[in-house]
Amino acid sequence: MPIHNADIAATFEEIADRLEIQGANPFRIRAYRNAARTLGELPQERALLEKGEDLTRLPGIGDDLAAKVREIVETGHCSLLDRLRRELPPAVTELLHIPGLGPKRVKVLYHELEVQTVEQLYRAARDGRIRALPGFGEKTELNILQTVEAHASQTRRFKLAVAAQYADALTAFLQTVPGVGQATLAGSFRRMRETVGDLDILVTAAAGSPVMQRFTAYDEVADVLSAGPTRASVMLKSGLQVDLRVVEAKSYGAALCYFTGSKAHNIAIRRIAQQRGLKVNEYGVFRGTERIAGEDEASVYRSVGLPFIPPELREDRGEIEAAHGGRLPNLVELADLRGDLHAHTQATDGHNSLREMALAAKALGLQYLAITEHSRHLTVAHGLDPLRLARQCDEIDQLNQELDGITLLKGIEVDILEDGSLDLPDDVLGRLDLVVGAVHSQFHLSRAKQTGRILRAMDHPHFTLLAHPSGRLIEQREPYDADMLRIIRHAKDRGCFLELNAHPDRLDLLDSQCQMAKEEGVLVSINSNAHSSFDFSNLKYGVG
Ligand code: DGT
Ligand code: CA
Ligand code: CA
Repeated sequence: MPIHNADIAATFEEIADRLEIQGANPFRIRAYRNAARTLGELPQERALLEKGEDLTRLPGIGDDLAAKVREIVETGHCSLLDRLRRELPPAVTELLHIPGLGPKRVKVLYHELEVQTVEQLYRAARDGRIRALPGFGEKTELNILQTVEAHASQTRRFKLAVAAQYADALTAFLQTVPGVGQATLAGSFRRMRETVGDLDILVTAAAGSPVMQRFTAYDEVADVLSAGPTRASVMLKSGLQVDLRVVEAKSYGAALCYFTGSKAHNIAIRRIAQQRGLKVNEYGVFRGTERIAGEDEASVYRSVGLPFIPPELREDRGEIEAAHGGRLPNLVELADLRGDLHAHTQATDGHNSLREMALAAKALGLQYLAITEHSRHLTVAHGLDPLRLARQCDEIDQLNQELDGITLLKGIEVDILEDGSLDLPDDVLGRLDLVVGAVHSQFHLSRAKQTGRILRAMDHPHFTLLAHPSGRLIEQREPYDADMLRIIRHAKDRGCFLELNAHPDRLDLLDSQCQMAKEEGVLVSINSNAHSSFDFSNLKYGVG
């Protein structure tokens, strides 16, 4: 049975959650969380395990955790998790995904009200039984009620980086099936949306190819939702749905256009085709019964008088007009990136040394890397005070003399405090090559206060770059309320810049705001926010 890094990460996350509900030692809990993060973000799917490589060289993985990984890979089970699940019902961890419910509260709900599932939580809140619990209250009860109601109306979506682990393995598998020509991911995954609802895979196959049987029999399939000769849908054990289509080679381009979407983009293209007396569908472009295009995507666009439109733009947000007017933008490619202006080392909450980070960035073809540790206000991350920062600057100067082909820049990710002041004095910041400012607290300020706070921070003479400007965590935390257009315009006035944080949980500036920044003439820096040498591989999600 194939085990993905994301599966092992999920196992460790669940262990950490359950240990926390049980009130276990915080160091032990953190060890599992760190390991989950490390494994979940590994770029090479399973390669490390297959090569029998020493897992303990990974950050946060000691002998004990390495043995657990091996157990999971070899047996498909983790005996510690099995035991923890016997101690508390499996569904209890679902409650942790409700915003506002941490392990402490889940523990109380479970022990006082025997609440184990989201439905039971909803009923307890509706019946007014939660407000009386220690540490809760009427306001919390109302919040829970509203959150559960909002949750119920949303179906689960997968972060792009998580979906990628399943998608890459599955397409690689399909490519090994006899008779299969192309096996390509389409849908929102190909458009590089931040999250995907399901995976859409398109395959060309010779007659008689067993691709359908192999697909529905794939080890990770939990449930076959439908299966016919040319289309099938399955549910993977992870809860991710996959739709497969088998098409003829002569229809491949038309089908790829159709299943890449977006739906709105497709509808707009079909409308243009109709005006030209053409019919576009997943089999091709037709004038009457004559097929005039469809083998590749470019032929489909050509038939409606347009240049090829890259998948990332196909959202019907102006790309068709731009294509029509010859104004399609030249998209940034991963290979265009020269540097990265946001990274951490083990001096704070990162996992690797300065040298290891520099060499990893260089291996990816970057020419410069800014080291931007957290500042002292962020105590959970062991943020730097002026003395430790000065020491790091000396180390960077020294290292730069030795390093070849990459330059480390001296920076800081300084906390923007509630009043818009920065967490370190101006003279300390003045010694640095750049100052990255970030909001890490007080997410609930009013729009006016939050905006004012950020504008004031940008007024500092040494402020360079606003990190993860929206503050959102995908599927976990909404952006804070701030007037992004004003912030972008202020950045223009002050000569500073905004970040597009490439971490798969963040991906902000949001795409629409990047466009805003471009229109206002403000540069955006795609940064990894790397906490380990593996994290530079996330830059591709920022570019996407
Ligand atoms: P998702 O899965 O919610 O992240 O988003 P998509 O865009 O992958 O949507 P999905 O999986 O429902 O469908 C894949 C593509 O198939 C979609 O982007 C466009 C195409 N498609 C699906 N339904 C329709 C439809 O009713 N009309 C048209 N023109 N295209 C459709
Ligand atoms: Ca999809
Ligand atoms: Ca689909």
